[in-house]
Amino acid sequence: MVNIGFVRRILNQSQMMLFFITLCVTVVILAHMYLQSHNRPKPLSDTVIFKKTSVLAMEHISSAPERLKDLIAKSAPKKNRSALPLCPEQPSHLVGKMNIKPTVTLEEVTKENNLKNISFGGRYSPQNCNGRERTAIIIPYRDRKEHLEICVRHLHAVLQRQELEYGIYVVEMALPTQFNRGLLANAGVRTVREIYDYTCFIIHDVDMLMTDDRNLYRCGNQPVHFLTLSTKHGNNSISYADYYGAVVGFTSEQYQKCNGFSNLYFGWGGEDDDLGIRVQSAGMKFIRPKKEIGMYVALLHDGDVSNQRNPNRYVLLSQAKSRWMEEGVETVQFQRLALEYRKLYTWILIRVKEESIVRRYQQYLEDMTSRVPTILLSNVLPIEIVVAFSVNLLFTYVMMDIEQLY
Ligand code: UDH
Ligand code: NGS
Repeated sequence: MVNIGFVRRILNQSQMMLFFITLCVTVVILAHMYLQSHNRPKPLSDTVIFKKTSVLAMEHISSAPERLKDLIAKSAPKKNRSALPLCPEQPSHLVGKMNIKPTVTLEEVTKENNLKNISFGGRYSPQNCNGRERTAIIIPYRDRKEHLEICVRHLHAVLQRQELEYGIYVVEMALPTQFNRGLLANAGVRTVREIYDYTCFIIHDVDMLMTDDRNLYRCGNQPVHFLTLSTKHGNNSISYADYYGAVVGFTSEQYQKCNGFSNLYFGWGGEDDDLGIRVQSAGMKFIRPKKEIGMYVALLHDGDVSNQRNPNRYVLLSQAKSRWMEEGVETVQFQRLALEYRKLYTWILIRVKEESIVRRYQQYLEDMTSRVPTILLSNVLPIEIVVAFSVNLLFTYVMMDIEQLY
C-alpha cells in the first residue's frame, strides 16, 4: 500500500493534488501507448484471413489462415496454353465507339453484354491465343454496389474484345477510416502480386466507363493515363494538364520504380496529383491515348460521408518530392480481413489504422499546422479522455476526504 502519511509529510495539499492528477494522466497515456503498439498491423503474409461466406469456388477457400501462394497453387487453371499463338497486336473484334450514358443502368449493361468463360475471381484468358500481358484491374472501392456491378460487367465485355489476359480485383477499406484511394491501390498491388505473376496493373475508378474499346488497357514503356476526356470534365479537355485521376496503368517495374501511390491521403483529393509527382521524380512520364478514344462516361453519384475533402492534401503535396521514396507500395501497412473469389471479381477487404500510418511519418506531419489538433485528437480516444477525467475527479474527491480526517 502507498504510505499516504509519508507523502503528506513532504507535500502540501495542493502539491498532492497535482501529484495525483499528473500520475493519473501518465498512467492513461502509458496505457494508450501500450495498446497502440499491440494493435500495430502485422507483416502482410501473417495477416491473411479467409472469411467463409457463400461465394463461388468456395471449396478453394479455407477458413483457416493460409498462405495465399499455397491457396493459388491449388486453384490455378491447369489448362496447357503453351501451344497457343500470341494474341494479335491489333484485336479484331473491337467495336470502336460505344453509346453509353452517365445514366446507364445495370439492366442495360447486363442485357448488352453476354459474359462467358470467366473463371472464378473474375479472371479471363482469351480462348484462342495467349494475352500479350497479364493484367490486373484494381478497383479501390467502398459502398458503390450498383456502380461496381455496372463497371465490372462493362470491363469484362471490353477487355475480352481487347483479347487481354486479366483479373479484376476490388479492394475495399473497412469502416470507419476515411477512404484512402492510394493506399487501396497499393494494398491491391501487394495482394495481386501474391496471387499471380501480373505484368500490368491498372488502377480503375468504379464510376468510370470507357466509351471506345480502341482504348486498349495495355501497359506501355511509360505509365499510361487512359483518360483524355470525361463527361465529368466537359467536352473539350480534362481539368488540367497534370490531371492523372480515374484510370492509370503501370507495368510491375514502373509501379515499383515510383513506389506506387502515397499511403497518406485519407479523404478526397490530391493522391492522384502526388502520383504524378512520383512518376516524374522517378524519371518517367505519363502518356495518354488519342483524345478521341480516351473519352469516359462518369456514373452519377452523391458525395461520400467517408471520403470528405482532405484538408491536408496541399501540405502533403508540397512534400511529395521529398517523401516519395520513403513511403508507398513497399511500405504500405494494412490488415487483410477477407479475400473472396466472387463470380465476376475477387473481393479483398482490408483494414487500416490511420493514426498508426500517419504517425510513422510524423516528421512530415509536423509541418501540418492545420492538422495538429486533429492528430492530437485522433491519437487519444474519447474513452481515454473520459477515463482520465473520471480518475482525476475520483482522486480529487478521495484526497479531499483524507484531508478532512487530519
Ligand atoms: N470510391 C469509392 N467509395 C467512396 C469513395 C471513393 O468506391 O466512398 C472510389 C471509387 O472507385 C471512385 C474513386 O474512389 O470512383 C474516386 O472517388 P470519387 O468518385 O468520389 O472521386 P471524384 O473525383 O469525386 O469522382 C467527385 C466528388 C468530390 C466530392 C469531394 C467531397 N466529398
Ligand atoms: C483536383 C484534385 C484531384 C482531383 C481533381 C479532379 O483539384 O485529386 O481535382 O477532380 N487535387 C487536389 O485537390 C489537390 S474532379 O474534377 O474529377 O472531381 O482528382
